[in-house]
Amino acid sequence: MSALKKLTPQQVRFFHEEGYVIVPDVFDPADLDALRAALHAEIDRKARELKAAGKLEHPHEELDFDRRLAAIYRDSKENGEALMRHLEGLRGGGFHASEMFDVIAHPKLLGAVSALLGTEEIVASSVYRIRPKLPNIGRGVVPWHQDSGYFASHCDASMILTCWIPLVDATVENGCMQILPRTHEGAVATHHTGGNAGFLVIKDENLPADPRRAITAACSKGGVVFMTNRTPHCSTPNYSDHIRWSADLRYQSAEVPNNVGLWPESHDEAGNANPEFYEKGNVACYPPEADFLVHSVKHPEDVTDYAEYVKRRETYDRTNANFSAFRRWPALATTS
Ligand SMILES: O=C(O)CCC(=O)C(=O)O
Repeated sequence: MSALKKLTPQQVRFFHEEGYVIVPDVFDPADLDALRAALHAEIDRKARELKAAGKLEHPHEELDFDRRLAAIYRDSKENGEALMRHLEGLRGGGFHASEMFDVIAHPKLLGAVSALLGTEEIVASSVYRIRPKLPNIGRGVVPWHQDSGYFASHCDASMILTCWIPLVDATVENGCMQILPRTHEGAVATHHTGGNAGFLVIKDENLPADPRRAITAACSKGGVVFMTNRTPHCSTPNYSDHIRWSADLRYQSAEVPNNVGLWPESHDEAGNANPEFYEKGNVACYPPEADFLVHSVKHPEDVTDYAEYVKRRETYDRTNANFSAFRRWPALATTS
């Protein structure tokens, strides 16, 4: 990886000072087409399944990747939601095709990740999401939060890098992110549960700066928005006529707590993990999901390949973990 294009010293400095950096040319736009095609194929497969089950009348085969899911959602919110949940990458079977792994482990991306983390020993997290933000539907609007709000508090001071990768040009019109710059050095702000669409939210009065200071993180396909885990960000509605597809991936140094090499053991018939696994063994920043070594100069033989990544994700998916043991936030409704 050392031979690959990294970032300029100016980009790295900007990231550490501002808490984010938008790099327009991490990928060639075409590098992301295999992932787009795989997602589209999955929509097609699921739509046919729903049709065969008598739940979906019109699979909208005539529409392209940037419009099809929106049309299915317009016909039936239930079908649209089912498809989105399936693709988002959440626990319980979320999208983990080889094209997803190829983006996670893409040398061009890892070059930039290595420069920002300052290490070649890189752990990728199963906490990643595919986000189809549909036109004029509130569900995709993500309220103000720091990604640390979703992680265990023992990782608050560690660096977990978010790489936000648009699969279409992300603009103000289609609902790109807003970021509060120079606010990533302090404590994690108080979050509340029960924000829009079930997301965590930081109330305006708890943000580390006036939200009017936010920058608009427009980013074309091929570019990446990099943020720290304590950088407050949100995203706005999609007023365009197409879906704002994006993927957000997370990486950390292998020195930051992680569960690489740990496997949840002896789950019971209900799928509950052995509590000791979470209480004692697994102190990862997000214990319910599998971390995996994605690049290493010291231990290249331990780098996870696609088969191992699938096995790790699926094994963690089969076990229930109670994340509230690691972080709890008050509910919005009861504390206003
Ligand atoms: O994609 C979005 O609209 C929001 C993404 C986000 O909040 C995140 O990646 O943490």
